[in-house]
Amino acid sequence: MNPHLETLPSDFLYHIGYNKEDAKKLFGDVKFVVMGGSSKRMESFAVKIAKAINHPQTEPKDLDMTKTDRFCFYKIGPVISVNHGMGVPSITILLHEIFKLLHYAEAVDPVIIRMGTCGGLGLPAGTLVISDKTVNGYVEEKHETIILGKIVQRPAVMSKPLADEILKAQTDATFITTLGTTMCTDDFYEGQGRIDGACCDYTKEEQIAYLKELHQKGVSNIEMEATALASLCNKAGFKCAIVCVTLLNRLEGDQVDIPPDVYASYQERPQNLVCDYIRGKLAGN
Ligand code: R2B
Ligand code: URA
Repeated sequence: MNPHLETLPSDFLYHIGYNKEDAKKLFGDVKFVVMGGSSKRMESFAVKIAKAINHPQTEPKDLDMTKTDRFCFYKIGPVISVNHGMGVPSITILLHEIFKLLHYAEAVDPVIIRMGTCGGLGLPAGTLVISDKTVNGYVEEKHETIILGKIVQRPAVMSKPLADEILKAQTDATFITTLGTTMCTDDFYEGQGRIDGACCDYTKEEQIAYLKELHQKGVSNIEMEATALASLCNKAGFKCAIVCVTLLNRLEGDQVDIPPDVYASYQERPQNLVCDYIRGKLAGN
């Protein structure tokens, strides 16, 4: 999509540490790029998917292709597992470099999947939400950013067929898995209407009224990357999906204070579903 790239004699993807020449040699077979906020989670996903697809190596050190201290990077056959950090700026940097890597590698129709955590609206903690829609802080299906000093709005549309396909891969009925509208914010505290940040200029009543309004408008969950991912994928022509587990019901509170073992089990849920989906696709289903 960027005509300037053709004029570059070489291209170093600074935050992931690969260059144009590495791309074709190492990444031409990539079919799935799976990303999530934390590097630890993406290491455990690398091991999980390696076992699921019977990859000859299942030890993290044998799958690890990390080149920088910004983003971890694992390759497991046709799957890349990479962390994106927290928030729109971090995932945006990663997406530019991953898209160029896939482009230079001439990877064929790779799919981008984000696995994450979120706050739910009217859903019990532990629910999986597969985004069939993403909205910004104005509850519009758009991503807004500033380019050359001007506000630019881009569509942030998810692939409904892909979301449906991932939903169909779910076999664990011990918790709710649902399609939903995901709201993306630029902050965890005031940006998500919390009253437990370091500062807050609204009342508890105003907070509750706002969260109820979002719920009424059809928002299922709130996180911090969705519209950036959707809009850049729309722009660059990649299909993407987002699978997030709710850590709490925001209509009931702000604090994420679940016990570590419960937190660990919730984190497994998106990973297991994405693993099952990818295994099925690679098996030709
Ligand atoms: C979900 O969780 C993180 C904030 O705690 C953020 O990356 C997100 O989208
Ligand atoms: N991540 C978020 O962005 N918000 C929450 O409430 C929980 C996790």
